[in-house]
Amino acid sequence: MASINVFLKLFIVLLALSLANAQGLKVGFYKKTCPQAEAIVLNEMKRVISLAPTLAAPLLRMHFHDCFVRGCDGSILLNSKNRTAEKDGIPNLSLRGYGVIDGIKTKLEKACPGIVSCSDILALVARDAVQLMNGPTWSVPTGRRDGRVSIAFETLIELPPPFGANITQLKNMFAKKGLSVKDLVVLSGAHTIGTSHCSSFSQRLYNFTGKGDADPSLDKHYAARLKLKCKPNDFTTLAELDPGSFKSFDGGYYKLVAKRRGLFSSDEALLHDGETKAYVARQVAGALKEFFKDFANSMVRMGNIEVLTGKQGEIRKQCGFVN
Ligand code: HEM
Ligand SMILES: *[C@@H]1O[C@H](CO)[C@@H](O)[C@H](O)[C@H]1NC(C)=O
Ligand SMILES: *[C@@H]1O[C@H](CO)[C@@H](O)[C@H](O)[C@H]1NC(C)=O
Ligand SMILES: *[C@@H]1O[C@H](CO)[C@@H](O)[C@H](O)[C@H]1NC(C)=O
Ligand SMILES: CC(=O)N[C@H]1CO[C@H](CO)[C@@H](O)[C@@H]1O
Repeated sequence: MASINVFLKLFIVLLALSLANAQGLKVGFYKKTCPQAEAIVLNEMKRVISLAPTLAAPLLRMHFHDCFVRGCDGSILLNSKNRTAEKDGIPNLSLRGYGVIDGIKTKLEKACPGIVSCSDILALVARDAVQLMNGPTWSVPTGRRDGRVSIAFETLIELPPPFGANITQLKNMFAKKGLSVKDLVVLSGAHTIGTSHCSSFSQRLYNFTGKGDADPSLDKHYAARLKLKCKPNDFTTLAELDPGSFKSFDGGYYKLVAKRRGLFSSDEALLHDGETKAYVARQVAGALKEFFKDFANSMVRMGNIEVLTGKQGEIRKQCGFVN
């Protein structure tokens, strides 16, 4: 009797463990079902980034935008159909690289039809984009499934704005996604690569409080330089986030922020909290190893936001359309 009881308990424990596993993501999820999946993504990313290195940044940003709206479920990739989708929401005005995702999906569908989700592709692409810009790399837990809903106005509610949110509000927006203050300062470090449209920060140059004034917290010399590049109401010109090294994933972002040269108010806000300010200071002192390790950890945490797993959602056949 006693031994049956032990077996029963063991069985229940094992069952519980396997259920817990089915509900979470795991590294190497496609090992049996599509062993070449991660290599296919990396090879395609190597090809694309060697031809167009400036695509690395928007592809990293795409995973962030996906995860903050309805969780990392690939909803950012859906085309507007019955209603305006996230893709056509205002914060995505500036996203690029959808074609890269479609190209990778086509290759994966050829190799293993119906197996690899679009949301996992975004997570793997973000990792590879960072690595190919000489940043850190990490193991990406996979097993996400794709959502069926995408709504433009949700981007305005869920995504932190570059202007008009103070550090408390930014912290709250991250907390709502299960992310910490540390995740906020670490993930903001992604602004070491890429560019921004002038329109995303020009209020700081020309109309900070609505009276035609400049943001006093922006370094004066830097503001003068930005004004040469960005005239009022310019919606097309791009400015580098980390000038001179916008194609290299390094700790340059924190040096800029410390010098009051962060491009967005959300970057500047990191100087208004003890923990985030201390982190910026450590990076200025050269703690690059710490940043790389932290960035990898925070990306995994971001990649866990409200994921669909198991039997939830679907594996989309085409990333722009629900099946
Ligand atoms: C703290 C909240 C954040 C705000 C307010 C913010 C805001 C912005 C804005 C306004 C742009 C410029 C878009 C444009 O005008 O073209 C931008 C660019 C970028 N963001 Fe963020 N961001 C935040 C966090 C993040 C996170 C968490 C990541 C990734 C982990 C990220 C990665 C990027 C990258 C790589 C670019 C450059 C994109 C390109 O070159 O096209 N950002 N961000
Ligand atoms: C379109 O509408 C249908 C029916 O209301 C819904 O099931 C589907 O999720 C919607 N698609 C998108 C992309 O929102
Ligand atoms: C941040 O903004 C909110 C809403 O405008 C305000 O209530 C709060 O006092 C501000 N916090 C800080 C630290 O400025
Ligand atoms: C500055 O902002 C105010 C208030 O938002 C607006 O009425 C005004 O038109 C803006 N001026 C310029 C030059 O954009
Ligand atoms: C509103 C808007 O310009 N949306 C754009 C979002 O991104 C896609 C893909 O680049 C564009 O086709 C949309 O026009």
